[in-house]
Amino acid sequence: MERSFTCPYCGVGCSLRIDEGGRVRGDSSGNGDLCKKPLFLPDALRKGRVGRPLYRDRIDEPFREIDWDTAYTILKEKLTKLSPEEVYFYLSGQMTTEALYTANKFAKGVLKTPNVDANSRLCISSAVAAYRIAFGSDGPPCCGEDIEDGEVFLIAGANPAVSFPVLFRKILKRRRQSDRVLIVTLDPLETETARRSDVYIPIRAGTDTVFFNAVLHLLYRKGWLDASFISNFTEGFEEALECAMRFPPSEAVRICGVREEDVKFVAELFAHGGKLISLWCLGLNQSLNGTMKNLSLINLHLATGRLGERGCPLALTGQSNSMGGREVGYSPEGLPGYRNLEREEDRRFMEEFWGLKGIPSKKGPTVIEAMDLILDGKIKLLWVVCTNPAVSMPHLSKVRKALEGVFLVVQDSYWNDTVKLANLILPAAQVLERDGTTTSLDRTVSRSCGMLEPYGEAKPDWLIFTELAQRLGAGDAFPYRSSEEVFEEFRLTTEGRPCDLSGREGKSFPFRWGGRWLYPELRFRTPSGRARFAPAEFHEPQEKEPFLLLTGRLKDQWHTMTRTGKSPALLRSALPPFVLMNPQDAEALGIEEGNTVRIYSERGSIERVVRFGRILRGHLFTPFGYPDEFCEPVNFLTGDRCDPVSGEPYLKFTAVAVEKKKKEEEGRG
Ligand SMILES: Nc1nc2c(c(=O)[nH]1)N[C@H]1C(S)=C(S)[C@@H](COP(=O)(O)OP(=O)(O)OC[C@H]3O[C@@H](n4cnc5c(=O)[nH]c(N)nc54)[C@H](O)[C@@H]3O)O[C@H]1N2
Ligand SMILES: Nc1nc2c(c(=O)[nH]1)N[C@H]1C(S)=C(S)[C@@H](COP(=O)(O)OP(=O)(O)OC[C@H]3O[C@@H](n4cnc5c(=O)[nH]c(N)nc54)[C@H](O)[C@@H]3O)O[C@H]1N2
Ligand code: SF4
Ligand SMILES: [Mo]
Repeated sequence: MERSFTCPYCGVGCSLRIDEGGRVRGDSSGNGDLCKKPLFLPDALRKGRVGRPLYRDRIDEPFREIDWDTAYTILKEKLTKLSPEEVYFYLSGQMTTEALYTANKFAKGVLKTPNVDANSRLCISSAVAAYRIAFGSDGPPCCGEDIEDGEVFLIAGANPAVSFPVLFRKILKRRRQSDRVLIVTLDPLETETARRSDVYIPIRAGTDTVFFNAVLHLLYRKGWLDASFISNFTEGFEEALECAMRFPPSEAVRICGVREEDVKFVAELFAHGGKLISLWCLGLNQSLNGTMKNLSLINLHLATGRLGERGCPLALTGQSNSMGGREVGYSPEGLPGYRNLEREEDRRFMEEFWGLKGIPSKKGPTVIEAMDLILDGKIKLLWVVCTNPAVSMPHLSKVRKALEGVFLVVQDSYWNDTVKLANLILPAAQVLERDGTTTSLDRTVSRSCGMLEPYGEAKPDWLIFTELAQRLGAGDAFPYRSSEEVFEEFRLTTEGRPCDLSGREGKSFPFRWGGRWLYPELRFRTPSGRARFAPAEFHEPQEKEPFLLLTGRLKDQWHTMTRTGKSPALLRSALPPFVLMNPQDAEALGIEEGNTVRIYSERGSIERVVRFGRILRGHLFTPFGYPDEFCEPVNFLTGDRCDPVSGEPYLKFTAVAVEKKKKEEEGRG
């Protein structure tokens, strides 16, 4: 019998199946569509896998094979000796909800440490912070249906043609249906999305807050605000406007490098256009100014009443289950059901519900802060699950030093660059080998079936945490025999919460929590029930000249390439590792297409082959996911300063210098 599973890659969450010939297909129970990446999943299922638990006391020793019992004994010995502050869990938005729920319960309930974070810190945390400020809660206010009747799609700092292909196809399909539909893209790089848009506005990296403030400024000056929406459903408008008044369109011209007409055009869309959906992702989130970029855009929706029938701000969630992770509370302050451990009633509820006393009452450090605490000797054991920080975290020379210095437990399916630095490796079963639930970027919860035996001795992540908790004497709180039992328990924690999954039967997948719109009555989850405007302050990005190196994605590759990198067909467009450059900038430096260049930041240098591209002058672009196998990862250049509100690092752009590699060096290299 064919069984369906949810694509393990992006947050669109396409429903897939494997046909008799072993090929991956779109599943007609969903919309039947899919992109290229999952087609090659079968190729990668058994290549480069970690098949057994492996251990070494010190990382200059070879690994030795151990059995699971020994692995659990080692962990038990370590964990009972360490204090809660000395242990840290780094989780991932690609784990199943069941895996995340057990990991978080194990950390906060059994070990009583708040030291939990996830790769979503690098990804969506600025959008989460902005949703919380503006609407009083996390959660995208609208959903996929709003794309089906949207009329204006404002895409800022996202490249969905590459990153969310099936969602972008839905937008293109919508455009074919109606000539009122308009796609507008703001990006320093003329991406595939930009090329397929009706209007492309090139904007200098880091400056979106100024652009959106200028739009608000103009809306006010022209009298194009929705005064009744503002007075009935929002608060804080005056302060936001006061801030926007410092950014007339001429400031956007000066700072963002756009034209005044561009500001006016976007203002007109908000004032007079059809249903307006704004979509954004990392171009806004991964910035020292990321939360403000988000809020300055949400301000425009509030100022023109564009919620519900008339539009929606929709932050795109990148990973397959970063939404599920947020529901489960996989952050330093999170508890299940969008609860916060610093809130007494939330903490008490979970202690009672779990039957585990002593949940910490103070949030832990973020994963970025944790790296410093490791280097200071304050965190002694780091447990990494389903993410590859040795490639994907910023400031890699520092991160790798931390990974080498800590007792490192890595729970992964593949031999990636983080696994190579581990003391203890726990082989994880992956998609198709385990059951599990995920939540897509529009709050749709679906369930994947395991249909293959796990590779080697790999186990599902939820089972690893369950078995260890049982050995640590917490068996009563971890009685699970299946992932369904875990999900059933999690569901109950969400009753009456914003992300309420409790009313549904576990069998009725897929289903969406929160209904079509989270706030249909325009009552928000803020104390006053009103949506909040925020003064979106702009602090100039501190790194600038001579080039800004942007980082981002490739259509055929997924992050650090542990699966998509196993397919020659998917690798072709990625190799050799390249940097995109504006031909005029190249000419000024005597660089030709195909030359190898060395790119320097204050933290290190990397080598790439130059490709010419349509990118704003002064900007470069390179994909971020190349592992050591192909070249030095770009994150040796990026810095780890963070947005002050969200704690998200500014991975999107770094000040660099570029130098053509000399001939004799090329010969040697
Ligand atoms: N094929 C593929 N798809 C993926 C992924 C993948 O690895 N591969 N990863 C998934 C994940 S986890 C995520 S989070 C999403 C990310 O999805 P996206 O955010 O769409 O992807 P990126 O390419 O990282 O960045 C998007 C764009 O931001 C632009 N940008 C950079 N700085 C700025 C700025 O200051 N302002 C503006 N306006 N634009 C800027 C870049 O030029 C780039 O084109 O993709 C998901 N989908
Ligand atoms: N410069 C720069 N850096 C970035 C970004 C950027 O745009 N620019 N983007 C950031 C963003 S948005 C993200 S989301 C991160 C992504 O970065 P990572 O999280 O490091 O990316 P992946 O390569 O997806 O890592 C997932 C790992 O999980 C393993 N895995 C797969 N399935 C399972 C499973 O079921 N269980 C377990 N235990 N393991 C499994 C895979 O083998 C892989 O090693 O990178 C961030 N880093
Ligand atoms: S669009 Fe996203 S979820 Fe759908 S098949 Fe492609 S990677 Fe998978
Ligand atoms: Mo992400």
